[in-house]
Amino acid sequence: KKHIAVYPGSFDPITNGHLDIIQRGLEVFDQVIIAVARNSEKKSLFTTAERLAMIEQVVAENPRLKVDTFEGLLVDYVVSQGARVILRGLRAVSDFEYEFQIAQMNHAVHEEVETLFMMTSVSYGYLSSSIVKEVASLGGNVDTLVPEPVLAALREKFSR
Ligand code: COD
Repeated sequence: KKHIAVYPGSFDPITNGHLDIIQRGLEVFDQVIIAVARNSEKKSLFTTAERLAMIEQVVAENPRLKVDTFEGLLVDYVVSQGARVILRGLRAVSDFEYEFQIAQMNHAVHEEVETLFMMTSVSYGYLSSSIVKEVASLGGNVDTLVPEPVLAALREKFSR
């Protein structure tokens, strides 16, 4: 049986922390689906199309990796993909409460869907898309935090 994990997020934009979870996810699951939320509650800097394009540029061609978008309830999307697992990353304790809440909610809606967490790698413990956007908007250097195509996109967004 094929074990498929959906790795959902806003990816606004994708960071090296996300890429680390994707790489590690591929070590554990037969297939990983990176699922970009179309209607996240968060106001995004990049459009869905831009976020998707950046991910497609940075993830290596791999038959076990799929990049997609989803709308509506995450669990419905997960089930539609024949997956049973939602893969999430955990950083500081501050992530826990939010993650706990959505994992419980998702499990309540679709009992067969489990959320599995991977602890962040030490080097990415404080890395988030929000931090990247803030630093980049203020002219700071985010070279070590995001891949090259994202750097270029950030430069473009904030050059005006
Ligand atoms: N190290 C490890 N993990 C990391 C790092 C890092 N440095 N940075 C981010 N991550 C992890 C995050 O913890 C998360 O697991 C994942 O990467 C994606 O992060 P984000 O910030 O891009 O995505 P979120 O958290 O904004 O995504 C939220 C969803 C879009 C998944 C959620 O809102 C959702 O499911 N929406 C659809 C509607 C729905 O079903 N709602 C009910 C459940 S709330």
